Amino acid sequence: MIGFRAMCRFVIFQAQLFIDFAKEFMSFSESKWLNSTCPHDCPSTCALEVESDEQNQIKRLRGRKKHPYTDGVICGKVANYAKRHHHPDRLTHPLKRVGPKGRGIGAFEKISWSEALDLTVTALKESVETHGLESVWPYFYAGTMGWVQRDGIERLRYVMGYSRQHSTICVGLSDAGWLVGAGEKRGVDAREISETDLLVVWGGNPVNTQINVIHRFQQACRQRGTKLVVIDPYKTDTAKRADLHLRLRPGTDGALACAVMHILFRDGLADWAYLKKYSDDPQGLAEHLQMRTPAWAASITGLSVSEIEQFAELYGSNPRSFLRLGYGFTRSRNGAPNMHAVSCLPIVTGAWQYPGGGALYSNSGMCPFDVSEIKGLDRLDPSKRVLDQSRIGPILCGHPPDLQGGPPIKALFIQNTNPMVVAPETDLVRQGFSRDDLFICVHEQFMTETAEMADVVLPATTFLEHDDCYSAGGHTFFQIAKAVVPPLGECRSNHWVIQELAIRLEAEHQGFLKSEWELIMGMLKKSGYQEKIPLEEKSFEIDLDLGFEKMHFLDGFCHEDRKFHFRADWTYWGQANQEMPTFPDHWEVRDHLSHEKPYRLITPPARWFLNSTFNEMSLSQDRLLSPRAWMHPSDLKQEGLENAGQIKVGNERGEIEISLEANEEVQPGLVVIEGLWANRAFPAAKGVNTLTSADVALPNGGAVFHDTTVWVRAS
Ligand SMILES: Nc1nc2c(c(=O)[nH]1)N[C@H]1C(S)=C(S)[C@@H](COP(=O)(O)OP(=O)(O)OC[C@H]3O[C@@H](n4cnc5c(=O)[nH]c(N)nc54)[C@H](O)[C@@H]3O)O[C@H]1N2
Ligand SMILES: Nc1nc2c(c(=O)[nH]1)N[C@H]1C(S)=C(S)[C@@H](COP(=O)(O)OP(=O)(O)OC[C@H]3O[C@@H](n4cnc5c(=O)[nH]c(N)nc54)[C@H](O)[C@@H]3O)O[C@H]1N2
Ligand code: SF4
Ligand SMILES: [Mo]
Repeated sequence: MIGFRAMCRFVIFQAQLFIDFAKEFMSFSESKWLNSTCPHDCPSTCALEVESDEQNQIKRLRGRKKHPYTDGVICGKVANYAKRHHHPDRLTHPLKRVGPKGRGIGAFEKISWSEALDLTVTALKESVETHGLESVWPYFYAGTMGWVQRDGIERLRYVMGYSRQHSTICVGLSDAGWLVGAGEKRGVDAREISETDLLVVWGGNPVNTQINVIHRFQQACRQRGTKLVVIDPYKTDTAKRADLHLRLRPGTDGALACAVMHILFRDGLADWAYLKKYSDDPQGLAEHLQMRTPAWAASITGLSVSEIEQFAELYGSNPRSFLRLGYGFTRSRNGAPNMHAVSCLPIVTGAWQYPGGGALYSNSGMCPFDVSEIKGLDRLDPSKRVLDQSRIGPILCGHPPDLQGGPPIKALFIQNTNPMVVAPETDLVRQGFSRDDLFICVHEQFMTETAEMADVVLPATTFLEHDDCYSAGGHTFFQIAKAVVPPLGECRSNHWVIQELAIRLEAEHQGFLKSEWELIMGMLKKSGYQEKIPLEEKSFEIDLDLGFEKMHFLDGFCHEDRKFHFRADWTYWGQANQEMPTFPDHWEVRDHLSHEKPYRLITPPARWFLNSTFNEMSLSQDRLLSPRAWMHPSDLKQEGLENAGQIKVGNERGEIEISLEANEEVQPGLVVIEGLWANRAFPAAKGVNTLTSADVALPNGGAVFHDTTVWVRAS
């Protein structure tokens, strides 16, 4: 009997296998794989292969195996992109709000595209008639990093003469800190991580934010025993893999860098021949650092003297050392000088001379292309008001210094960003978005918390449905990607919407008359890249690597004197920056700790979100369950919170409620909240950016997301 049952089970199992195989086989025979590029705001800009079937259903996505950088490796978020693309909550029709703001899709009714565009144009015109051109603010960021779909909104802005945007939310501080030393935003080709002896991940968490760095490191580790150092205030998943993790206090990286350089000079580990040839004032730097001792840095960073000595010894004795600089350590009021200080390290050891040596912050400054037609730069009027993106809260609330004597904002047109979640000072952002006299049009893929506040919501295509081109921060490839499938429902690309608005606003520019493909090909031809364009209209790429000599700045750094500048001239961004430290230093301008606010809060990215994108995926919800705050057990004891499941975290800007978890790996005195969760994911519907500040950091603006002091209390 048992034998018979087992046999039946075996037969059924075999039949099932056969059916599965047949299904797979049929789906293979009907489906096709096409090349594409990940559009997200992530340094990896992965080369993708996308499978779709005859019904234009997206089936699978994978990293392109043959791509020299991607090497078949992509993150879990995008490997699952078919789910997001076909998500039941995807917006597929234009909508008009008929109910209260902030109440979800139920407060909207479907309208036609022509009605939606007419409503928007009427509101923009009315705003201009009553309050002038600068009362309209086209607002955007990097939902897609494609140059046409992201930057076309600039063309409309410039042609119309609307208020301009100073894009500060991400790279304001890190860019300034890198540029003041090296002069150009580029660094070592990340493929060289395979050739390094020591990888230093400084203020970044690539396990969460740039998986390819980890892939390269693993290869290097196998091949040559490469060591990993991670510098981060808590034990991230990247730090867990490190040979040495320096758990410093946030905003103290300048002090650590100074002490390391002090040791390098002290112990004869500085390469004087290199320093004399490639830097502006090495003698001055060495003298300045004499007082920046390991003991001095230990008192500022919270690290021990021996940890600092150990790192300096490791760094100094491995000239093939690769510094991978993240953004995290720059999201502080002293973030730019901290970036500058850290970028001085490979100059002192001369690491730049060696394969696998040097530093990479970002390669996105390698742009040999003429983007004037895409951005409409020929129509940029420098006299128009420039508004700080990160200060959208104060701006919408009519804060006079932000309005610079100009009119209030009466109409917002938003593409590619979700400021109700991602911008600092959420209470002010919400107050601004709630204004009855403010018209808001949001072009989105999902009903985000920003879209919920809009009067008109337009459905947007995903990168699989439109053409575009992409540069990368983390590698050297410029990728041009064709759409893989036609748009779902009535979704339309950003470019199409800009064109339709231009027609109705009578905005004239040749850029509005061309397709995405024509704009990209026009740009490549005008920039001397005609011969790189394939005959067939299909996805392709161009490697912009400049060769070893240039990528390592062996022909000099990018200032007039061809030297790296230890003496930072911050006045490039205005005379007001004279107070900033010239030589690398610890600049104590961070948010003040006090008796009332004894903790520092940092709010870095989670693995399962890309900023606030993927909030809508049940995948991310399942993995993380809910937002949570991590604190060291000693702090919980001190606050009497050992048994608290939930706490309140607050400061002068507001208060949030959140689940609490003790975490030994968090530096004492610190609260860590990972991930840009929607406000509604928190018990009191207030998210982390309720607490972060929209203060303008020197020298050129930049959001200070990891520089916030708070109190914590039982909930
Ligand atoms: N999965 C995922 N990937 C992403 C994103 C995402 O949200 N999710 N966001 C994308 C975007 S837009 C960007 S800009 C990048 C950002 O990616 P990263 O460069 O990784 O930068 P951050 O996310 O700001 O912070 C990274 C690390 O910096 C640490 N940190 C914070 N303050 C300090 C400090 O003062 N000193 C030091 N040494 N470390 C500090 C944090 O603890 C965190 O572990 O990632 C991109 N990739
Ligand atoms: N507390 C805290 N706040 C932060 C950060 C942090 O570390 N901590 N990180 C900051 C950083 S580094 C950044 S870059 C910002 C990012 O902030 P955002 O640029 O706002 O990034 P996302 O939250 O991903 O929102 C992008 C939106 O664009 C939409 N989108 C994607 N593709 C398209 C398209 O083709 N067309 C249109 N119309 N829409 C599209 C997506 O659906 C998504 O809702 O957040 C910042 N906010
Ligand atoms: S989000 Fe980043 S790691 Fe993930 S596929 Fe896109 S570029 Fe690659
Ligand atoms: Mo960013």
